[in-house]
Amino acid sequence: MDKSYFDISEEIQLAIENQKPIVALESALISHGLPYPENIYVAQSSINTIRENGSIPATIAIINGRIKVGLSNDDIKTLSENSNVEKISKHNLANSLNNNNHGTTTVASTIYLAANLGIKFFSTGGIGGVHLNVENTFDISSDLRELSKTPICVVCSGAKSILDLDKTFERLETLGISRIGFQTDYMPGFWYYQTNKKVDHNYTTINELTNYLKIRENLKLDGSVLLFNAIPKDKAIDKKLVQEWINISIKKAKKNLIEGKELTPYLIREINNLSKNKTLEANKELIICNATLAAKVAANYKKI
Ligand code: PSU
Ligand code: MN
Repeated sequence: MDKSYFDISEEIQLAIENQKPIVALESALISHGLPYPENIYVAQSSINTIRENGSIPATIAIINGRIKVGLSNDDIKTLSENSNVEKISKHNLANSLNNNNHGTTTVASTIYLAANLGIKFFSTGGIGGVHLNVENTFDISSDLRELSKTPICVVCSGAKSILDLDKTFERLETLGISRIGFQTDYMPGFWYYQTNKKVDHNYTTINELTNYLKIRENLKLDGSVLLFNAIPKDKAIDKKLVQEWINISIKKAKKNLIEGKELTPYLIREINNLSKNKTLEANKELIICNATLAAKVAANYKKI
């Protein structure tokens, strides 16, 4: 990849050269997933916990048309306060560089960029997937396509609850994406503790998990590993309650003709209002827990 489009922090550049453990983080969460000022809190807490657990954080975003790897506090502030920052996936990545824009990267574009730099771990809240009502809209996140092509370990709490999680789970298998639980037998439901979809394997220790990741790397398997980390039980929201809020919000989105890349952020905002910030609290918790686990696994992977 042409490095002339990148501004990589010195710390991360050195870490790449010296094969130190690095965890990449997306930035679409900051501008489109969480409201201000919680977005700043989550972005910085994720960075802090990655450091505290032995790895180097690499948050990725587009700043003035440059791909920035390793955001400063000022960058995070800019992206979190500015309401017209564009959500950048694969299809609009080159355009945002050409237009000198600020942009925040989704799972799809972040793992694409991170893996090309040699980064092996990534952490987020929930991946995108197959939307409800897909038979009419064909709305399937390009996260899935990218996960099928990118060798990286993605720590997440499943796919976002607003999606069709059954169809998303099936599609993951079709695409050769491994669905691995960390101390869970079932794919988590993001804001709720678990779905009824059984994972390919449940690893209960980081050492066993690391061995597995090494085998995958040696086999040169091309897709990602989704490492599912459920929200702590005492912070999880009741599944039925979540589904009620989703139904109400989807009806409202249809009425207001919200679609395409606006749909995910719109639903998250609406459900947050309906839940009186309960989903926001859950979201904050799980993102930070996932960053912590990713840092531990990345650090262990480099040791063995
Ligand atoms: N997880 C969240 N909130 C988000 C996202 C993930 O808790 O906003 C973002 C991620 O960046 C993910 C994107 O890649 O939503 C998927 O959007 P779409 O469905 O438009 O592909
Ligand atoms: Mn979409």
